[in-house]
Amino acid sequence: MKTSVDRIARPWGSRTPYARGEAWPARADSHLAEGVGPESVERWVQAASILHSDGDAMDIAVKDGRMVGVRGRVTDRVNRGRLGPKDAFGWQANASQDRLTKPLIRRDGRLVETDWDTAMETVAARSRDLLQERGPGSIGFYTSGQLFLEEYYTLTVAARAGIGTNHLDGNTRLCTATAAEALKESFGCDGQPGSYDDIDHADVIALFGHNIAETQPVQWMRVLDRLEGSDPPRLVCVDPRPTRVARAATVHLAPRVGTNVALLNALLHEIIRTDRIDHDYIKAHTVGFDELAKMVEHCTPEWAERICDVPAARIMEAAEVLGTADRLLSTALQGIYQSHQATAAAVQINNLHLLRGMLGRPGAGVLQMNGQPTAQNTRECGANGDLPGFRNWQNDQHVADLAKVWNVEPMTIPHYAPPTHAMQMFRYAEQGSIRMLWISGTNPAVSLPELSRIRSILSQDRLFVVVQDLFLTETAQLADVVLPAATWGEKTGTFTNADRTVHLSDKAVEPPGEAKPDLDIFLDYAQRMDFRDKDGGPLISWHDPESTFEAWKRCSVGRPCDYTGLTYDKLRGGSGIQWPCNEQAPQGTDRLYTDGIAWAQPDMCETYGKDLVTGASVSVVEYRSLNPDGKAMLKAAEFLPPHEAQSDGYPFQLTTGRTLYHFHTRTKTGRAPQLNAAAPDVWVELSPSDAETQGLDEGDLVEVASPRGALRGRVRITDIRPGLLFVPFHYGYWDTASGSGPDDTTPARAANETTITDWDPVSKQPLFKTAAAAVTLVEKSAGQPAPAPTTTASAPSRPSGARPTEGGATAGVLESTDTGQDDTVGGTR
Ligand SMILES: Nc1nc2c(c(=O)[nH]1)N[C@H]1C(S)=C(S)[C@@H](COP(=O)(O)OP(=O)(O)OC[C@H]3O[C@@H](n4cnc5c(=O)[nH]c(N)nc54)[C@H](O)[C@@H]3O)O[C@H]1N2
Ligand SMILES: Nc1nc2c(c(=O)[nH]1)N[C@H]1C(S)=C(S)[C@@H](COP(=O)(O)OP(=O)(O)OC[C@H]3O[C@@H](n4cnc5c(=O)[nH]c(N)nc54)[C@H](O)[C@@H]3O)O[C@H]1N2
Ligand SMILES: [Mo]
Repeated sequence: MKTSVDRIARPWGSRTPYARGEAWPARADSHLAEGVGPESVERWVQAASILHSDGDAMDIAVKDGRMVGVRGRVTDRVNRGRLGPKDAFGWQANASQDRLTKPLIRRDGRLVETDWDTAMETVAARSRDLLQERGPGSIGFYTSGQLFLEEYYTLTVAARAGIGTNHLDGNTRLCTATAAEALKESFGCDGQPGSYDDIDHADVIALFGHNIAETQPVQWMRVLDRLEGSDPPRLVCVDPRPTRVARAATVHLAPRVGTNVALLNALLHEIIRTDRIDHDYIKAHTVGFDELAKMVEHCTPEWAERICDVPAARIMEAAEVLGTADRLLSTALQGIYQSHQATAAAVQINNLHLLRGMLGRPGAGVLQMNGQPTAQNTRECGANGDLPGFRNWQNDQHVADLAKVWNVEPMTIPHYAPPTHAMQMFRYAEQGSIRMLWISGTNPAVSLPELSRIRSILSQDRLFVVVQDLFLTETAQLADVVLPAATWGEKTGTFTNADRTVHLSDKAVEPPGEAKPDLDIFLDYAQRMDFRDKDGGPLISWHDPESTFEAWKRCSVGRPCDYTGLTYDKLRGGSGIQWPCNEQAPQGTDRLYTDGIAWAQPDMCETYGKDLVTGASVSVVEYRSLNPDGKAMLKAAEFLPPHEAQSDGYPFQLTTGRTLYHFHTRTKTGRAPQLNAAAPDVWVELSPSDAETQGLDEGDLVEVASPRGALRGRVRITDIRPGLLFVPFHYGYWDTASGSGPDDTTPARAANETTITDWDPVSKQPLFKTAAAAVTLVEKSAGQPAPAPTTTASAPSRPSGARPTEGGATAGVLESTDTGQDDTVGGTR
């Protein structure tokens, strides 16, 4: 059966119901450019999506050397052929007319075109000068969760062993630093315990601050298919907004933002009080139960009701569902991670699973989610605040082992302090100790908090800024050198999704103009800098994606993220494969911790942990006495109120986040016509009762102000919790669709004009989800509705004059349950 579905109007497509314990049925979704039939496609090239952390496997259709469409890969374990709206339409951005095609360099205050040699020699010369004058600590690298594994690994070796700087972090700090930290705190090591297959087996699925319907839409299709099959799961949703998840939930808790720890402590309190805990599991596999039980003893549902503003009865209902689950799958994402007690909250979700013995069995798993497509690799490769292969910077053995892999002296690798986190790097740049910042694959002039501050840091004369991107973004406009990068579909590499599935993404077409793969740029830099190992040989001896992958495998030997059983060939043709993949597990590993806790032994663990309130590091001596046998750690945390309280001047809470149709700062989705049209501009969500007291209606133009700054957008009245405003953070000042920038009179529309420079003390992840704000009317609507989708959490709470979101003729995705796919795929190597 083949049907064409408007996937802007019906983002999750048709249902393929299945029963608990069955395999999710395959279905091939495809979308080809107008006027292109499947028979005219010349080649299908294997890839996977990089517009979220799901890793939806897909093939790129190529005709006349151009991308003309995509189809889902039915053989893949992750998506079984399905595509989400961004997967189906986002690829069109690659061919945008305004791609960067030549390097740019700042001359007399203006960015002008130059050649690669001049650009790279300028970057290398500045690096050499700084190394000589100010030492390695004057150079920082701020990278991404969207490049490929090979690129991060090369950058890490260049930065840590070549330059010798401790200042290397990713925008993963804004994204999944808390996921990593929570896993380290509970299990001693990063590594996702669960698997997406757990959706097939769970009888309860709990989503904490995770709008999976909009942010991993293909896994939401899977949940929807289970809900329509026999023996459907019960859903628990913790989110202050009326997401599609909330609407489908058995129990929806909509807490005041910034109160997750109170709510979770109350849930744990109830589960312990009703003795719905697995005593044998706790005894065999954990330490810390008594402290946890004591900490949550006073956390009754009535106590939490006062803090979270959620009825106690509702909390008890949720505890009952969680406590009676036979197979519980929980997920957590930014509603948990981007707040002041991020790690403390995320760890309580791990605790829930440890108390109930819900780990390592089909359907019983935790997904401390990633957001970005390749964030897992940033972490594994050490391009964020960890050493490669989840090595412990405080463990001299681990550092020595890494030094051996790189053939350098251990002292070459900075490990005198924890690697510098991104927020601290920007602080150092502000204060003047960092003098060169190389930004790759991220747009901090839109995505970091408190944008006026970020702009002023990046604009300083004394700071040399290199930006490596596809477009002249808000950030690139502030650079001294801009390097044009090739991206997905134009380069080959591997990456790993949120459930440890490694995919290969092959090159399908040539990059535009002189744009180059990030790998080639980093390799060129390493060569110009002439980085050497301790015997005088080249520090970086690899030269292309596959040889880099082989080098990375040597670094991953015997580590939790062991890639030694994988090759490019093995990843071509079939499904992605979950690490660890090695001699013991040649087909990969679906779940971690099937047989107890594996990586928390003091000699093996990635960290000795931190205090959940202050973030202070635990010493090795303390760790050995707390957890001598390497069990899971039940870590308790007391609730602390959010840092910024509402006040007379700022009476609302403000939270920010995503919509289904856009990805981050929209450099790609803003250039895909169907996606752009579905949500073309910023809006402000508020509740019907707040609208009434403020005298606001759908479409009114308002200003949202915080102590840091203000933005303007049109009102959408939704069933969001009263007292809370929501603004999507996708809209910077550069209009991707019209190609126009702001003039002095254009009012700001970026959510991050208002957000605060503040972070979770443990994971150092910034707080995008809680601020205090005021809302004031600028101009009544003249019948113009907010440019917000009606299909998502931003659906109007009542008939409002907003037109239903539709894609029309160009938004058709062909859904085919006849899945005999022609598997001939070939890359351009
Ligand atoms: N369409 C789309 N998909 C994406 C992305 C995208 O930009 N667009 N980005 C990808 C990336 S990098 C990421 S990190 C993920 C993010 O994926 P999600 O975390 O699912 O997305 P967000 O919208 O940031 O936040 C999720 C929810 O947190 C809720 N929330 C806010 N404050 C609180 C709170 O205090 N407590 C609780 N419990 N909930 C709260 C919000 O109402 C929101 O619905 O999405 C990935 N997928
Ligand atoms: N207020 C608020 N702010 C937030 C969040 C929030 O919820 N609220 N969420 C935070 C989170 S979770 C995240 S992940 C960040 C995301 O924030 P950013 O990473 O800044 O957002 P992107 O738009 O994805 O930026 C990626 C950049 O890399 C470029 N790019 C894409 N592919 C390639 C490539 O192959 N090579 C190179 N060199 N460049 C490439 C794109 O054109 C784009 O400019 O935002 C954070 N900021
Ligand atoms: Mo993210």
